[in-house]
Amino acid sequence: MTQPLTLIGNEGSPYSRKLRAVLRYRRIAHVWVVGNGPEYVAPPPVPVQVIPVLVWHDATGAMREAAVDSTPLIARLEREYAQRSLLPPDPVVAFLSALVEDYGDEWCTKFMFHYRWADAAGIDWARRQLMRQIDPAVPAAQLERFAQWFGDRQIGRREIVGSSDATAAMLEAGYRRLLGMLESLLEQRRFLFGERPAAGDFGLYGQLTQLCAFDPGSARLAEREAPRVVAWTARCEDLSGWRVDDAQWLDRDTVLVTLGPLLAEIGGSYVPFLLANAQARAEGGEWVECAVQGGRWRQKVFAYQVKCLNALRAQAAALDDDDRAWLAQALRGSGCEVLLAP
Ligand SMILES: N[C@@H](CCC(=O)N[C@@H](CS)C(=O)NCC(=O)O)C(=O)O
Repeated sequence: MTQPLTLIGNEGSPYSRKLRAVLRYRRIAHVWVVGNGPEYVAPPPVPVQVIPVLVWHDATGAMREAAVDSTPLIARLEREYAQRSLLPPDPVVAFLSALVEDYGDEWCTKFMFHYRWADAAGIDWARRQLMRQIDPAVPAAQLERFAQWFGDRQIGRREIVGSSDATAAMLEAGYRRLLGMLESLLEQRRFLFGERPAAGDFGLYGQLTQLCAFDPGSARLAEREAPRVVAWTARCEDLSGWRVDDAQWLDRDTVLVTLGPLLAEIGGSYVPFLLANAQARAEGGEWVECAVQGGRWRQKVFAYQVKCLNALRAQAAALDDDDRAWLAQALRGSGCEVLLAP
């Protein structure tokens, strides 16, 4: 019998929630283990100490292999399991889904980090509640030690990922625009690429689990301004019962019309950052600065996001000439078209 996978993560981790929701929707048998919780057993070594960790078992049930990084993990699951795919069959739409997934993972996570660690009410809640979520019975003294250490560490990371007094207004405006766009989209259909979820939906979903339902500042805002998005986020948690068929995917023209504002948002924020980050990295810089939606963005240079840019470019380069030409025309003026340049 095939052994269920083990997913190690926690409720406060957007990427853990993303991957768990994918496993549930795809009906891939798995066991959920809270990292460092009472039930936790260390997995085989992984290259980077992050969650979620996905573990494969041998026929005896012993842990055989562990891997991290939700986007390549989702791609691997697509290769290993056929049912209930997250990849739109049109390669152009699949590219747009990958772009939205990446924007969720790498840019919207900045909204999450900002609301969590930039204001007193958010910090006060998160630094303790994240530990209680790992073990609700944690002794009070241990809880306080964790809260102090973890909160200080995360607040110290704010500037590194771009959350500062100078960027606060940009982050908050970006979050509100995203809520507004998703709220309008949900008046028309149930998921971004049709009547079934794609990888792009789950990229946004992961961050929204925190923004809409954990961090007090961003959650109150979402309740006021985007109640459909709050409900959608809760619904995406477990889509194991969702009925799927291939007719539910939208064609590329329809996707383009309804996702136009979101693509322009991505092209005005995440894409300029990706390019500036890659350039700063190539020049050996430590910090990157660039224009984002009319404001000045500043954060540390990240090697990982150079990989993200290269992966998107490689996916665009793998399209056939007609599809790439269609996409270049479709993305013209959005700011995303530079991803098609070699
Ligand atoms: N690109 C990774 C990101 C994973 C990640 O950054 N996870 C966070 C928790 S949400 C983490 O484990 N950070 C390590 C730390 O805070 O020490 C993915 O998509 O899975």
